[in-house]
Amino acid sequence: MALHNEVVAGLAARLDEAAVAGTAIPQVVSAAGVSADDAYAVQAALLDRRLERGERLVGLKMGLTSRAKMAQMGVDEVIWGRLTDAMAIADGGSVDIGGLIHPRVEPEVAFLMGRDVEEGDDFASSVEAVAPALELIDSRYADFRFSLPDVIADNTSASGYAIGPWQQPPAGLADLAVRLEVDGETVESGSTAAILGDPRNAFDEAVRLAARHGVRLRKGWVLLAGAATAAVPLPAGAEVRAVVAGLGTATLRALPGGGGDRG
Ligand code: 0L1
Ligand code: MG
Repeated sequence: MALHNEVVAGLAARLDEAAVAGTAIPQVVSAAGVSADDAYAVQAALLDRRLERGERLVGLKMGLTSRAKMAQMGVDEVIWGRLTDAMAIADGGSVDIGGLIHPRVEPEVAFLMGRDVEEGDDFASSVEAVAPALELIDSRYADFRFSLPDVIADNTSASGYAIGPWQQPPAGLADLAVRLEVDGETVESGSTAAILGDPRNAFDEAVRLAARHGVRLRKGWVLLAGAATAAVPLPAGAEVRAVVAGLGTATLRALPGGGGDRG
């Protein structure tokens, strides 16, 4: 049964207000009996609120792309969310985390679309560049705890992202070593293989899953393919770097409040 518009708008308002105020809320979406599929309607309404404030939709992100995260949530499918220009953090720049609830950061791989992508289009003909990236996530739910519909509605915990230098897609992306450094110390290490076996599979999943909701990757959009390691808490004052073998680095600094290079 389709969700009533007022329910969708009310849940989107709760999530948006939590993000703007930096205050955690309970799992209101699952409490309202919303399915994972219907939760995408709440996510779309949440995006509309950002667009009404002047933000632009500039891409998509994939979440729960590692088998470990899927198993943790008891699901066998990845999820996706939306990226706006206001979430972007300049590579090497800073982000104000003073207004966030419990920020975490994870190393990713980003793709740049070279054309409008239709269902059935493949990675090679659609993706014009690849880059190392950092994703800043911040669940709006208390204790970073949620069910699948909750996290989908909450735009898959999206909060920010920094993208390193773009380059032509290399021949292979399936098993590149990845390190996450905080203040020069490696805190997580892994491989791009953790992203659905090969990050290029995240492109196929993004095309397939977003199309179910009428969303298509557009020329110039970014796609964050997913995390190559576990996310770690982001302490104020820290400098964080994702190091992806063969691709380079993406860096951001977390400020305790005031300033920052977003958008
Ligand atoms: O980008 C991600 O994989 C996050 C997906 C949502 C789950 C979480 O917040 O850990
Ligand atoms: Mg992520």
